[in-house]
Amino acid sequence: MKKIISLILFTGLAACVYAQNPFIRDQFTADPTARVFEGKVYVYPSHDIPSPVPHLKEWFCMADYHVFSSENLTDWTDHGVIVSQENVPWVNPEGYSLWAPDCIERNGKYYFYFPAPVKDTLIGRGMMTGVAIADKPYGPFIPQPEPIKGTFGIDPCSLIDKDGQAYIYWAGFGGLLGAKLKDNMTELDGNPVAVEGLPAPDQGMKEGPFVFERNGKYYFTFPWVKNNTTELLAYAMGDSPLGPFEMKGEIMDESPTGCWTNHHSIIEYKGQWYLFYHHNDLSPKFDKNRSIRIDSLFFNPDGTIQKVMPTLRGVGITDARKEIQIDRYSRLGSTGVKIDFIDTANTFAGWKTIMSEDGAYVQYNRVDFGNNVPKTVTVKTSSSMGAKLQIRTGGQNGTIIAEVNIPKNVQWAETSYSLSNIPTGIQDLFISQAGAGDAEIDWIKFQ
Ligand code: FUB
Repeated sequence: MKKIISLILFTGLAACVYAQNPFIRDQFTADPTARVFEGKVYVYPSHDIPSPVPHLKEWFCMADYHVFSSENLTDWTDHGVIVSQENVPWVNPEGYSLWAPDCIERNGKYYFYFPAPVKDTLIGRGMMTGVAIADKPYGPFIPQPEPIKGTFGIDPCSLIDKDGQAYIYWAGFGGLLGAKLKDNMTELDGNPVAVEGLPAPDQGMKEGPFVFERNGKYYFTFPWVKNNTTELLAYAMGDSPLGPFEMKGEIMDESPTGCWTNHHSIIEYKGQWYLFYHHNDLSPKFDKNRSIRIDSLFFNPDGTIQKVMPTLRGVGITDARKEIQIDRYSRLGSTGVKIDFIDTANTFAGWKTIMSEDGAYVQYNRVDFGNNVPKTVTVKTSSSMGAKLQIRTGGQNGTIIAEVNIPKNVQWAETSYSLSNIPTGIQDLFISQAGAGDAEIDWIKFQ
């Protein structure tokens, strides 16, 4: 019966094309744990929803998990629901608290660890870690009938060391904890230990551990309310999976706009390291409906981590022939240009770039024109006065590839213009306003 329910849940498969941050834009997502499986990146996030129950209206609310995958970090596939609160025997089916998960592969099986509130009648109140097991990274996942004994708390994260020993970490009573897992990956092997070397409890709340190994060093990374404001991302390093660790610094500053949580994971993929994290891009007024992001991460020669500055451009290369959302810019002219939602009542409709001054500009990096040269650029715009835009490659003083005379038209319209110079290969685009007027731009694309 359990298997049948899981198979029924395992239905959706939707292709999304989102090149930039946030990279999932048709639903709220948070707490992204990224893993490299079968040559692709799989991301296992929490799935925030506006609460259907009154007592969680102002709090986190999650009823299920999706998994997403990508080969190029630009085109993401939503594999649909993999676990939901109604299909786990020990979980309160009305708890709406499926918090930050993780997934790890061992001997061809995929172990999805997730924290959830136990049914009152079974074990009592509180969150514990459950496991669901699959033969593929995208499921179908079969939830185990009981949570892992001894794992009261939230935010599980797993690690398999080079010698094959598996570990699990979580945020529990007494701080951030770690324990060995038995070979079956579903039971603790011994008592959990409090991880040593981290800031003391009276130095601010910590949660969301993510542990990885690089060049023989173990990195214990975690969100931390260091300055009594919102969570920043910090890390410690050590010589063994359970520590002790030594604090090294910060990976990302607090949110500039007050999103209280951050939660992250770090992977290496095709020779580049990446930080996956979240912010509340699609819900700026309510920070419990979050959205997941990616930016590149770099190490110093001594193994310490360089701080990551959050970007809207994110990672990956954008195909010139697809809609280029220039509002996810690499650089923005300081005056006469701003970004806003297309529809504040439906933020999932995305953003627009608003230009209103001679010299206003936006730069959007890493656009692939390939070798099959385009002849036109199409822009989706609206304008109350009309405006002239210039599109360049090679920066502010680079080559003009198109001049676009936006007609006065307050309705959104798509207009195509011939290219005066034909770009090839990967280019950074520079789009600027020339002269007076105004223009709102949804996207541009080349054909
Ligand atoms: O998503 C719910 C909770 O918020 C997570 O478990 C924490 O890490 C924080 O991101």
